[in-house]
Amino acid sequence: MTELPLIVHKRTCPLCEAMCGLKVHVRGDQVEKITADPDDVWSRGHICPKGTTLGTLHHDPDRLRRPVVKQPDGTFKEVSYAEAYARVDELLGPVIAEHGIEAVTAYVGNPLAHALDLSRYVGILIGMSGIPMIYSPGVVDQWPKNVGAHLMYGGMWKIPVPDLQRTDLFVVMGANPQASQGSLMACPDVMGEIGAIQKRGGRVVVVDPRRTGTAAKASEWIPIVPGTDAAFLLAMVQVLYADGLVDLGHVLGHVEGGQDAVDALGRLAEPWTPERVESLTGVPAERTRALARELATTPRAALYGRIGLCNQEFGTLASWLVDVVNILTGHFDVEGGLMFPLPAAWTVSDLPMPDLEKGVPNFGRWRSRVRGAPEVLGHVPVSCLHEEISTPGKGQIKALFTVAGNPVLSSPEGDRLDAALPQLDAMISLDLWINETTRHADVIFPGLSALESDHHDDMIWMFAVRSGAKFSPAVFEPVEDRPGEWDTLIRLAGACLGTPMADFDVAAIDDGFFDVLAMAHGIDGEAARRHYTEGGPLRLLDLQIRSGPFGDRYGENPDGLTLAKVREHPDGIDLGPMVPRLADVIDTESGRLVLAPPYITADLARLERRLGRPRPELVLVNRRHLRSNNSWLHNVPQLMKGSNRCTLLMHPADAAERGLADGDLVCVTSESGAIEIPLEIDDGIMTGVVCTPHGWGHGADGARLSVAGGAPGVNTNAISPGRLVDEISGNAMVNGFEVSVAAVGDKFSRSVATSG
Ligand SMILES: Nc1nc2c(c(=O)[nH]1)N[C@H]1C(S)=C(S)[C@@H](COP(=O)(O)OP(=O)(O)OC[C@H]3O[C@@H](n4cnc5c(=O)[nH]c(N)nc54)[C@H](O)[C@@H]3O)O[C@H]1N2
Ligand SMILES: Nc1nc2c(c(=O)[nH]1)N[C@H]1C(S)=C(S)[C@@H](COP(=O)(O)OP(=O)(O)OC[C@H]3O[C@@H](n4cnc5c(=O)[nH]c(N)nc54)[C@H](O)[C@@H]3O)O[C@H]1N2
Ligand code: SF4
Ligand SMILES: [Mo]
Repeated sequence: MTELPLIVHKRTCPLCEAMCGLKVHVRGDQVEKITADPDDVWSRGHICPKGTTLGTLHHDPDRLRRPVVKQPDGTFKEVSYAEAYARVDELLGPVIAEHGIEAVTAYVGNPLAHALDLSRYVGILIGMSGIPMIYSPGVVDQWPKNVGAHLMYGGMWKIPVPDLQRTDLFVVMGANPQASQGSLMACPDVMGEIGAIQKRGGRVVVVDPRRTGTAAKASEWIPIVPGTDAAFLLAMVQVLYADGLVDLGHVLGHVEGGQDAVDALGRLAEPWTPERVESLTGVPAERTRALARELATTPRAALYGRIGLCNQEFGTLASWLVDVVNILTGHFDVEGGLMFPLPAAWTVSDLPMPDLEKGVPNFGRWRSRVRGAPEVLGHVPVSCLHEEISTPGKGQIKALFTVAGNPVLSSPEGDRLDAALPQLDAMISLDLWINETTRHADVIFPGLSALESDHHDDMIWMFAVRSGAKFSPAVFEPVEDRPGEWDTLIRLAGACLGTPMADFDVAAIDDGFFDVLAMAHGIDGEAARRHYTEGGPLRLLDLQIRSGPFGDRYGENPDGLTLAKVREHPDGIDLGPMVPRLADVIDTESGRLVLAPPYITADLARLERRLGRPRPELVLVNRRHLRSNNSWLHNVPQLMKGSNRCTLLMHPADAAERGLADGDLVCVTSESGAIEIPLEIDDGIMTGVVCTPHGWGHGADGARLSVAGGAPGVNTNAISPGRLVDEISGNAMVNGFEVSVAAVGDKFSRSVATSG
């Protein structure tokens, strides 16, 4: 018997924003190994341990390969697509007939941002189905940035990104690229770039309650009390004005209100001296002052804030102030500062929201039924979902779609959601695994594995430090000719409109969607469609590229890009670094940058009140690890090697005070619950702060994650209080809430000790 030939496929890793080029070594239908692609023009040989496991994910026996339907005994049975469609019709029809479409909602999760089909087509489910609102982890993530971008620049996804490759001072707040590999900052080999800054004589400063892997590699670590970044940043702004260091450069000409608006901001910041906030933030006043001066006087500098600045009590203020400091110091829309990326393929997610007026902070257009939480950019806190399911009354949620999500582990009060999901009349999920959430579904449609899918990132290029394009064709044909997830999303929209899933005219809807998107980019859709023999995501991608900034515009610009041209370059096409383009980006009502949106500055009163509040003895923050990806890579044996990562980090002084030792099982209690977790003593965390990772808490009955179930960890979101949000964005405050920590069986062991 001759051995099958080894074929090496090039493809881009879809797991995170680093978009690494991979070489997938395949023999027959088996992945032998995955290595870095040194020729990839973007990642140039960078890879992390997760990227090497796409083969394991593909071959995972637990992964769903056919739709499954829940049986009366609670088990799942594999069925044909036709049977699954019929079951959805059977479940959904009565819900909508009896309670209306208001009783239906969807939760759309993180991989959406990374998958070719989902990122481009979820809009059809959301937009066409008539579902009044959806839930997403966006509000446990970047909503404060969306609010700021919407109000300042006129679009919720107009998020400026640090020009990491050309900066000489990089100040990182509330981000740990060593683990995350960059977020809302897509950059190849982000730690390599951070090292390069220092090699060229620059500095990297990390402001974080924890000495993270990034802080360990940085020039300096500035510990800060969780949730106080807004005060720290405001003090920097105060210094900039007081020291005459404000210089916006060319940006001044774009600011609504011009110099008057700049002066007004100075007056707002005036009371916030570094001395005034020192005891709140824990950052010595001299250090704050010096950093402000360093930022102002370094020609190429960028201040970057990420999830630690969003998932906290003053998320919007802190995120806004990051942009403000960059703007005031002339590090905005210039090389080496914060800049607006220019994707070769515009993103589908950036369609204007139909009912959101430009420039007007018209949030709170409606409120959630149970808690009365105000809507912000169409979202309410995701922790509302459980009570909307479990609280009877008109408008109660009776049917739920989940698309690529695991809210039982990822949402605050996820344990309550876990308890609420069985009360639904219908739950339909799109996922590749039966996880802690989808185990409650009636029907699960399996997505294709990453290696069975074509790939070109959509949203991620919107945050990329360089323009570029990379297309990867699928490595394997899906078994049994399964449809892509875009097809299922469209059919589900049909089911909501009362058409049986099997009968819905997917092609017609796809054509219509294409035409709408084409029109939004100045292309005649009907004419453009004549270029194609079939529809679907690749036709859309071609449209995105051809009508994008580098595109051929269907012949108008013959040397321009098309998907076909991109495909000729399996190592990708590099289209250069970011360029100043503020004038093109700003899309506010006045056409100008709104430096200090009143909706945001009004929240300073709340920050003022925080000044007078004593610091709790102990607060909790979260962390990520390079070998996890939110909740869903814990079924990969290679990534689970080594010691238990689901631990509570605590400073030795705090542990000593509580009589706790490394490895003790401790009970962490918050206002919303308690978890038991092993203690890991770590002098790299501030005193008064403890730290857990999220995405753990596997081993639930009925889930099919055999490896994850063997080392389940605990769900930190069982103690994240749903009530606590950044009030003006509704974003969860999973960082910086008060907890207490005690040994498990504490009373028992002490009483033994004292009686002895
Ligand atoms: N306490 C705390 N909670 C947090 C965070 C935190 O820092 N602290 N972080 C938050 C953040 S930033 C995020 S983004 C969320 C993530 O929250 P979620 O998106 O709810 O959770 P994930 O763990 O990313 O789950 C993704 C699911 O998608 C599935 N999946 C993967 N690829 C595909 C695909 O191609 N198609 C389909 N259909 N499914 C797919 C996986 O199997 C997995 O079940 O968690 C949030 N929760
Ligand atoms: N390996 C891996 N990569 C990932 C993910 C993953 O789960 N694993 N998730 C992906 C997703 S969905 C996202 S959104 C990104 C997130 O990417 P990052 O934003 O880089 O997220 P983290 O690594 O969680 O880093 C957040 C940091 O904020 C700090 N922090 C907490 N509270 C505060 C505070 O109040 N102030 C300050 N200054 N700092 C604070 C924490 O200590 C932590 O070091 O990562 C993505 N990449
Ligand atoms: S850093 Fe790792 S997970 Fe992220 S794209 Fe690269 S290989 Fe994939
Ligand atoms: Mo995220």
